[in-house]
Amino acid sequence: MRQRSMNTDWIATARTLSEALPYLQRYTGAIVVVKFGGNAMGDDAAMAEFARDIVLMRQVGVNPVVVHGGGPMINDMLKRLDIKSEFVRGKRVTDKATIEVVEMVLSGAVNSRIVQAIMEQDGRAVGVSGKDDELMVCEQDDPELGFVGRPVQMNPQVLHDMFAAGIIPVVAPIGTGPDGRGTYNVNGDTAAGAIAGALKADRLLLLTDVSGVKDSEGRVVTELTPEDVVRMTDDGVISGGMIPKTETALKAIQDGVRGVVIIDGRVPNACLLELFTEHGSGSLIRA
Ligand code: X2W
Repeated sequence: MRQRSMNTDWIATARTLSEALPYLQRYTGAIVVVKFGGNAMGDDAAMAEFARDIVLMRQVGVNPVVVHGGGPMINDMLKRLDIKSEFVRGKRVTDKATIEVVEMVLSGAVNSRIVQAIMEQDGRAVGVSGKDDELMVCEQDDPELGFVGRPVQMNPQVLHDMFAAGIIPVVAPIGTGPDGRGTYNVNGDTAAGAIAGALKADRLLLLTDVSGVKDSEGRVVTELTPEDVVRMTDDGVISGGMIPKTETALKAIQDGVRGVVIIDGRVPNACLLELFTEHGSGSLIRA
């Protein structure tokens, strides 16, 4: 004979699932681009948990796209190879030797690690870079930065084809030039914004290692408009490393993304908390 006692944790779990219904309905068929930065990646357990959330999204009818970074991993490899590296206005100065390492680390190591983590959760993932099918065509951003690209033409058909096939795209932020020539290093946030814009995504989730946009008293602002962002930047309340994120958000919204959320990727199940609960998390920017 088996007996069952009612445990309040199980009841709470069932209630959470039940309360998720309106959110699940809202996001069915939605395109959600998730920027997974190198600083948010953490250890294997954190990677597995992230992958599980992405597979769950796909399972409930969302079309997730993972766009990753890998700045810290590029730094490690450049160090091992004794190649010096510096950043100008948040972008890595990228010479010929550096672009080779950037592509090797992003497409070769980081991208395949994420693809594998998704496969381990029984999802279907395929890794691409912005070079594949000319997904992200770039121009040189600034001669001072070398092979750093600014996306000028996006061809997202390959991503739509992957959605239709039930495949989760995992995109490395490497671009190509016109006619598929050349290789460009693209900042991960910039790439995620450009891809979200090209897809007119419902949500762009920027996973970071801060809890969101903070006001002058240091409290996280849960919802703000593009006008609020401009005002807070002029007032110096939004500053430093947050500026590239908010700039990406404003551009993505201009391009037709419905909402951009800056969230702390270190919080367990950050993506699920944002999409499928009434609490949300981080800062939602939308018009
Ligand atoms: C970045 C690409 C990787 C990236 C770099 O070389 O580090 C530029 O700076 P995170 O982890 O998202 O910072 N590219 C042009 O953006 O990684």
